[in-house]
Amino acid sequence: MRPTPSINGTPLKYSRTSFVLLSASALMVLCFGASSSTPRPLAPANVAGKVMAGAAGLANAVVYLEGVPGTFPAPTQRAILNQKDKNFTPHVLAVQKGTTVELLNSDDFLHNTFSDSKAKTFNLNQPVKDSRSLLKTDQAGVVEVRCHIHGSMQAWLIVLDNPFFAVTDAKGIFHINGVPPGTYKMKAWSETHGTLTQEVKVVEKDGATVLLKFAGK
Ligand SMILES: [Cu+2]
Repeated sequence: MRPTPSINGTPLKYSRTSFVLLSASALMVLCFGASSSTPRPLAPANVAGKVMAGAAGLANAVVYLEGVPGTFPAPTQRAILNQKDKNFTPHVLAVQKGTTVELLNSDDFLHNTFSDSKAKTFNLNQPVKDSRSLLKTDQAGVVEVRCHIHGSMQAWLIVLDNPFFAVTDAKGIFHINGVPPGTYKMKAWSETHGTLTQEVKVVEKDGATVLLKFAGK
């Protein structure tokens, strides 16, 4: 025999009307409950950190996040890779894929700038001062840039899939701002130390503080 529903021994009686009312209010709770629990978009936060090689800060490392959801249009502003006094400036240039890089000759003699890298191959003659050539970055990857005339000239162009990257300063410090909260793979690339991968959890408001440490010096 099934027990009769009761509260403190008093049997519960259901009328058809109360059942309908109960059902209607349950439905309202469901509907309104569902709409108020729809997650609001989390506010972007900032990631700060340091790249170290052994005990020292590592300059010119490119730090970037992988797998950030969303679509990120390429910036319309050009990035500049300058040649001055037989040096490329900056030595390490990181850009989002789709960015146009302007190769500029600020010396009053010939540079013949080239790359045989998988992510970008080019060969540009820049005969006189203020020669400018435009390079469209269409593939993510590491592009080593050299000069046929001056063997010591070398630069690194790092092309990345999203705008969440930074190049470390002289002390190894970096800042990546406006990151959607989430857990991502963070990578650090260095011409001397290779690539390091670390998981980073970016939380709303507090962002994240990261230490990326290569072995050695
Ligand atoms: Cu040159």
